[in-house]
Amino acid sequence: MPDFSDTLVDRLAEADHVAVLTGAGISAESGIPTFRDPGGLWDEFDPQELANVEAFLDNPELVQGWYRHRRQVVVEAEPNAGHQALADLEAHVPSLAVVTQNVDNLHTRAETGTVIELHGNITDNYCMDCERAVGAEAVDVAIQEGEPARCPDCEGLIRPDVVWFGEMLPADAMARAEAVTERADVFLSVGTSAVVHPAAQLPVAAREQGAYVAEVNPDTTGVTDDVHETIRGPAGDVLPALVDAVAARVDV
Ligand code: BJW
Repeated sequence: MPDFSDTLVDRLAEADHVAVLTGAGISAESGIPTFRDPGGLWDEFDPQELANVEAFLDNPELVQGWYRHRRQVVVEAEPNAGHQALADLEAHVPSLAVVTQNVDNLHTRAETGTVIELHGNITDNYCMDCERAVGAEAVDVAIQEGEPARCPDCEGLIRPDVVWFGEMLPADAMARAEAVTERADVFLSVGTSAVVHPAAQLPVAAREQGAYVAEVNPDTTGVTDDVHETIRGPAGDVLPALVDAVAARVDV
């Protein structure tokens, strides 16, 4: 049985607003590698070589190919018990928002109502020059032909609709994330190493603004010292047990 406190269950059962920040760890049990864990995406590649615009311009085929591979993994993955538990939690609290750093669409596919994507969505692509949206098939065809994928209108390079280091997060998503953080009575940080900013600042801001803050992670993170409690374990075990406990408390 995961080791969470009665205080957390009580606070969730009494909360008007719950906000949850998620990272790659929540999708690990769906078979999508995290970034920084052993065996993760960046064991093989230096993030500075792939997840920034200079790397893309230096070698667009390499970066487009890497994202195409990851898109295929994501499309074949299914939401797991952790994603499902957060979607289920919506039935037991008046308002719930999931703020995700993940680009894998799995919260939406688990039918969570409010999902705020901070780092974009890997299934979308757009032209760097004219910014028109371009379907993934165009990228697939070009890469199979050994060419960088280019815009059918203006020949600009096609890039994934994700946020790379040094780029601003989508302003509307960041504003919504800050608003739900400020409102939150309870804030959960799930499956993130909490080292990438500005997302990593949200659990800290939530606590400063009065929320009860808990993290769910098998390991220590950048915000472990800032939260009220840490529940050590995989999200797919911890979240269903936590949501069951909240449901039992709410239904009493
Ligand atoms: C489990 C589990 C299981 C395993 N259950 N858990 C302030 C201070 C210092 C630096 C900065 C700052 N503000 C801005 C910066 C610069 C930079 C930054 O943060 N750098 C730091 C790394 C030093 N940030 C930016 O550049 C951001 N832009 C920005 O701020 O613009 C304004 C600005 C620009 C320049 C200067 C200053 C300001 C943009 C950040 C974009 C991040 N993009 C990426 C790639 C997205 C595209 C892609 O998918 O390829 O986003 S990087 C990568 O890290 C990805 C993730 O969303 C993000 C976070 O990773 P996450 O999700 O936490 O994964 P992991 O792998 O790190 O952790 C997994 C966790 O799961 C672990 O803890 C495991 O234990 C756990 N786990 N199994 C639960 N079953």
